[in-house]
Amino acid sequence: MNVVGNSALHMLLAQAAVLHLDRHSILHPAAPQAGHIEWLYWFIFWILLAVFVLMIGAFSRAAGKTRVAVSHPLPVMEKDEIADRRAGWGVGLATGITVITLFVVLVFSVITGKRVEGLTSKDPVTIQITGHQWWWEVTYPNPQADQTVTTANEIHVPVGTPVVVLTSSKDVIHSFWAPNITGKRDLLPGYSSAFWFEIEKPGIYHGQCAEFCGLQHAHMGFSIVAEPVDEFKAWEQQQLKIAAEPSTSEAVRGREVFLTHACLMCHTIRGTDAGSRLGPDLTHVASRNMIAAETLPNTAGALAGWIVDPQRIKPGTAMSPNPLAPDDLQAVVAYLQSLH
Ligand code: HEC
Ligand SMILES: [Cu+2]
Repeated sequence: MNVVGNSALHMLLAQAAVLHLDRHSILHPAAPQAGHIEWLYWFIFWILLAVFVLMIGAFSRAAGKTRVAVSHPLPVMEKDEIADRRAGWGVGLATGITVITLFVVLVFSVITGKRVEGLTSKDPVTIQITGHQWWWEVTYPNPQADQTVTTANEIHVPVGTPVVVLTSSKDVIHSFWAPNITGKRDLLPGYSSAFWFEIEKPGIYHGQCAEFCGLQHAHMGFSIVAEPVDEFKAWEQQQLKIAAEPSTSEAVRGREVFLTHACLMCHTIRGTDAGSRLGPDLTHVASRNMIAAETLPNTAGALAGWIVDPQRIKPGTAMSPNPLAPDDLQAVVAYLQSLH
């Protein structure tokens, strides 16, 4: 390999590591559900590899056998009853083996589906996930309204605990897919369904909408943060609090800007007058790693760019542009960054 090729390969590998591609892979299961799916993947893979090798072998043999010298015309074959019958049997046998193999694959697919479904959850954590064009609303329902956590796109779960996910959609069909965790689940408008998983390994896993749902379908990612139970509980306690009082004059001004502009028509910040749910709950927006469904990092620059012109980042998004004066913009960003 030449120097250029080598460094290109290194760059690709480095990029894969930086992007944490293993966080979005069915080959790195972090939950038994994904483990079953990985098993099925390899089961089918080895069958296909065997079929491939047999096919290439058969083709090579046939090609070697019937080579005819160019200078000679094709020999006229005499009808050979025995050879014909043998060929007939061969084709019949191959067809039979193919049908049986497909049937075995079908049976194991059904068994895998059943294993992934099997609901054996005691004391689960329940999470309601609602698909929106193009973000994920995440709530941890509780009979007591003030004990309900609401967040977006970043789903915290305790490891080693069954998690029941209730799904629905506000607009079109979306599909919830975190390949390290379990299979795809459709989110249907007007119809709620449930599935469960249990994550064994702490980590941050990436997920993606897997059902084409409009222009920004590709910008509809999410992450699952699987953490030890006490860290999860601490996160939950923090999320239950109402928004922190701004502690700097700039943040105080930022809150003022937020509450006197269109923001409050679409967003909730608990503890303030903003109580709309068209967009993500921003009460603890600073606690999230990414914004706009894993599209931008949660930094001051990205927040400012998003707030001024979200249509440039996600054309078609329900959030309208906000041409704020530079000082107002800076203040509102400072306020949002104080909402831990
Ligand atoms: C017309 C409704 C609407 C208005 C007005 C609006 N937003 Fe939004 N906002 C949304 C929607 C919808 C999203 C989710 C977009 C997405 O991720 O695709 C969003 C996302 C955001 C996010 C990212 C949240 C996250 O966790 O991903 C921030 C921050 C935000 N808005 C701040 C503001 C501020 C500040 C204002 C006022 C200057 C404002 N928004 C005005 C609808 C609105
Ligand atoms: Cu979607």
